Amino acid sequence: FNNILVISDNAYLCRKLENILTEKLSPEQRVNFSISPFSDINDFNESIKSEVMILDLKKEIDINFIIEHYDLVLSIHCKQFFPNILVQKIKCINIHPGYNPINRGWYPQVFSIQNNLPVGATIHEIDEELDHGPIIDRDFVKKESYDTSGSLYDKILEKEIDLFNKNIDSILNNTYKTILPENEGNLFLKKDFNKLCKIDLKEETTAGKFIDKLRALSHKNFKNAYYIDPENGEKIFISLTFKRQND
Ligand code: 0FX
Repeated sequence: FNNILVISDNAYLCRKLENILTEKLSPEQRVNFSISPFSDINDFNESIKSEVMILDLKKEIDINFIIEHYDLVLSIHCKQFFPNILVQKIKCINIHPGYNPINRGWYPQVFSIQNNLPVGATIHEIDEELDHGPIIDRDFVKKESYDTSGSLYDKILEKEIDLFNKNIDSILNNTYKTILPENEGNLFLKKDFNKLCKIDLKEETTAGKFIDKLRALSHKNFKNAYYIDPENGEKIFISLTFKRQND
């Protein structure tokens, strides 16, 4: 592949992967970076050295622009759905913060904690369905009983960078091999996350399950899990922190 387009909505990962990618390019290869219209371009301008374009995958003109100018698209946490025409015409490869097909879809580490599923990272070809195409490489990360969404997410990002490092040569040279996902696995969506966030004060459960739910929803400063204050109907947000014996 000679004309490579990165499309992303995650400035941190883009910065990390830009360094790896630009070092690996041969003189004939060039890479351009783009983000979605809803992403903050200032974040990207501060994070990466390359110039950043805004591309809207809902617009035919932008899709045609990609098809005309590139032969490989790398999706690095791009929040736009890749239209069928794009994935049929050009090789599109995604890096996903979950282990396919176990954790397809939104916020994999959240559903991995909530549903007691293994988690990891995957590099795969994009097909017509979400986080579904042939797998180039994948690996698990270790999940501890005291991991929160935030701590587990950080481990997954590191695993994504490792996998990218390990596979980028074969991707750029188009010499990689793929395996097909074993089955359809699990697919969680944003609406499943929103539903999970509401805590029903009358629900009965075990202490273990309740801790799992709260840690699945504890992620840095995000306001995720909440209950409705019975007195005044206000949303009250909850998150957990863990300390180990020797911390
Ligand atoms: O870029 P990203 O890390 O990843 C998301 C999806 O999880 C992933 O499956 C998809 N391939 C990619 C394109 O988009 O998303 P983020 O930076 O918005 O969120 C990072 C983490 O932060 C998320 O895993 C959970 C946490 N978070 C985020 C938001 C916005 C929360 O806990 N609450 C929130 O409201």
